[in-house]
Amino acid sequence: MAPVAPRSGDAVFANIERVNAELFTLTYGAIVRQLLTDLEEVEEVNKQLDQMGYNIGIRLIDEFLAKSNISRCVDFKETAEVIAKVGFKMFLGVSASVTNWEADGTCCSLVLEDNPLVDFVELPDTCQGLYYCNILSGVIRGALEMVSMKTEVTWVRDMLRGDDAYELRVKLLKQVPEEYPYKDD
Ligand code: MYR
Repeated sequence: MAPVAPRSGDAVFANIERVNAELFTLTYGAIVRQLLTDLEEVEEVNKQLDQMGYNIGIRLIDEFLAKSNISRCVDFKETAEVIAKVGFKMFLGVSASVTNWEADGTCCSLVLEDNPLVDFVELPDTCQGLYYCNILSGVIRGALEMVSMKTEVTWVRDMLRGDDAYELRVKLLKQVPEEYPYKDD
């Protein structure tokens, strides 16, 4: 029998990470497939994925702030960079580029350099109109709402729909001033 070379700790951890990432990707795929079966209409699935993401986002922000040690951003431009470079990296393992700013600094695009959610995914023709990764738009919307920013997050490019990239448009609708919880008197 050929001797088995011992693997270094790093190699073992890299392998565990890869398996975790694959399990996550496959689990997400199974959720989307189940929603398609249950809800039948792709529009309904899009809404449900966005809502699931929102519910995750409003909880995930605490973990994000605790782990990243990031303090308040000075403006929406900084917030967008933080989402793209720190948030995406932390929860998805990839980062995004921030581009296509509107002149007033309230709307930009996040372009994903890689998208682990779609590994192994091929959409059948019956799924036209599906925003397969719609959970991500909900996560961002939910997380930002918890730090007082009402946003609208929409897909403008999606490679599963034949585009050349994954691009999310994030529009700041309203910045709600945080309320001081005590009365000054
Ligand atoms: C602040 O000004 O309070 C800081 C705001 C930072 C918001 C960061 C939101 C992170 C969202 C992570 C999205 C991950 C998607 C996979």
